[in-house]
Amino acid sequence: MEIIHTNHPLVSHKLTVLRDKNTTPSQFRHLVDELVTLLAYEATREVSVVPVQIETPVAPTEGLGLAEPRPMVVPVLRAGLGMLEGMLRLLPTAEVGFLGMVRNDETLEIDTYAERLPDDISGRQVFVLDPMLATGSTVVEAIEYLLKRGAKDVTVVSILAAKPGLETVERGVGHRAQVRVVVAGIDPELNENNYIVPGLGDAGDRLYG
Ligand code: HSX
Ligand code: HSX
Repeated sequence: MEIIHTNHPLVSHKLTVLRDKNTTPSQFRHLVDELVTLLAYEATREVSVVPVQIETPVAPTEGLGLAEPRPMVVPVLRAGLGMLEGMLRLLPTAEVGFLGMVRNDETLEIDTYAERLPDDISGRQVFVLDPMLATGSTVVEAIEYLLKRGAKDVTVVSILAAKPGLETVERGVGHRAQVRVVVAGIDPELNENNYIVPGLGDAGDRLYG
């Protein structure tokens, strides 16, 4: 498993504004959209391509096309929905599937209350979108589920992760080479309610609350 922590100054700046409690829901949605597009550049570094022949107005040449089967983008409801448009801006031909997951705050068990994926995802490169990686349980569950269904590899695109959550992901699925996590920021800890500290609050509420 590979963890990519983007340290681009523009990403850090946008994350700082996102964290600010005075940022309005409309500004928050806009910033999430911009951030995911910047993260998508990093997240798609290993996307499968094939050589293609094309003709420019001047001469024939060889270039690269996206390989089949098409990549798949999977937002985790509900907060992951706020990242969908930004990701599709870079991967407009991707197929979209949905996972609805909620963490039971006492047991930390994940309940998958919705699942809308194509029947056959074998051999697909999957990009999971969830802005927050707190305890890491949601992401571990999503990765294991998608790999069990036959995904070729899984890249999680997250805006903010907690260090202990990343360690949980590492323990859970770290042995798998086909897993990647791309984040804009890593915070040191979780509080007693499993909120990332200093964090940015509840991403779902700040997007849609
Ligand atoms: C809450 O956020 C619960 O722990 C759930 O796991 C999660 C629900 O996410 P969303 O539907 O707001 O994205 O803290
Ligand atoms: C948040 O809770 C996110 O959007 C995720 O869906 C979830 C992350 O929690 P965890 O499973 O990493 O603790 O609202």
